[in-house]
Amino acid sequence: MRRASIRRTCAALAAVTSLALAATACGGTTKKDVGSEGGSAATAGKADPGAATKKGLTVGFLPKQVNNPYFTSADNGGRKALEELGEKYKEVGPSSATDTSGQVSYVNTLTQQQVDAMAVSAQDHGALCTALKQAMSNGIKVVTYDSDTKPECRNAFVSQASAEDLGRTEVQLLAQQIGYQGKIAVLSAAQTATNQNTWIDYMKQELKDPKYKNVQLVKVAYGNDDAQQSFQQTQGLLQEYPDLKGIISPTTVGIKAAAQYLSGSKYRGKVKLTGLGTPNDMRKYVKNGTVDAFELWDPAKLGELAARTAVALSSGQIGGKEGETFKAGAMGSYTLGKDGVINLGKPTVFDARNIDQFDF
Ligand code: RAM
Repeated sequence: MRRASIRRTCAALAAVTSLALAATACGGTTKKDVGSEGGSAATAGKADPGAATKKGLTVGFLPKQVNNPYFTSADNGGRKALEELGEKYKEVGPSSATDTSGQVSYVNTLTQQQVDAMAVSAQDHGALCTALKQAMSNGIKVVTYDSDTKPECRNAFVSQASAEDLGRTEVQLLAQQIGYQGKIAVLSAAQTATNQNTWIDYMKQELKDPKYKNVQLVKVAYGNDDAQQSFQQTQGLLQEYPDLKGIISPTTVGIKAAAQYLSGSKYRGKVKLTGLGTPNDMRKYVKNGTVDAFELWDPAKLGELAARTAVALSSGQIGGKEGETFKAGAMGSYTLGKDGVINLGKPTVFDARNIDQFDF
């Protein structure tokens, strides 16, 4: 049996049998495809940077949440790149950012559909692992983008920027705005979100610097990337801490809802708000004095890089190991860092001076 057909048979078997049975029956391919030593699940064979780019590959995008404009932009970036390369794009995913079991089912669906690669933004650090490992054992390349899982549960992670930079710069932005003095809070997305939790850890580390000795982080609230819940959580923060000086919301859904609340309240311009938002969502709040500055990367570029990474993996140009380099079309060359992490670049800080130059 040819390797491709072994993979398809195993995918079908995995879809209809228990994972253990499928894993036993497909043991040979499992060992060949998935590295077992620490780090990312890099393929055992050597990558060939000069290998031809395969055509006609199907890449499935599985965002945290399909009706979130941030992911619409990101996944459209992936779609465009795949079309340009002669590949096929599909997107599946839950409508709630807290539907982790829904995300697991979608991973299984993509495996059953025998896609060549999937790009996944994980709602939860560990919950997708078994399903993603099953996908990889069927020869499917797994890229996480935006929000990672454990390194051994995917081949590579396309990160929007250095997580450390993002966490630290958000604190720096807010501290400058409040004159390094007063109570602050974080309005996050889902409590399980890997990306937000990593950034919040770096925020806490940044706050240990003596220059923040008069800044006190009083609460981390969770709006679950739901507009209404995020709005109510902001209202709740101000009720609980009427002397709050600032909020960091490292989520596009959260910062927009927090801005909407502050903008219509007596706190507009008094309680500072920063974090991660899209220029189109935040433009009016920058113009009406609710928000001074916030940051983000270009989500379409993140999606494009995820797609190009998936194709490079499927074509054997990279395997997921540190130090490997590949060409990402007009985006240039990218090198895999520790644990198979690829950084898109530096985020942009948006304020009244530059916000009109951006349309996403
Ligand atoms: C929301 C999501 C996403 C995050 C952005 C900043 O859209 O939580 O994962 O990267 O915000």
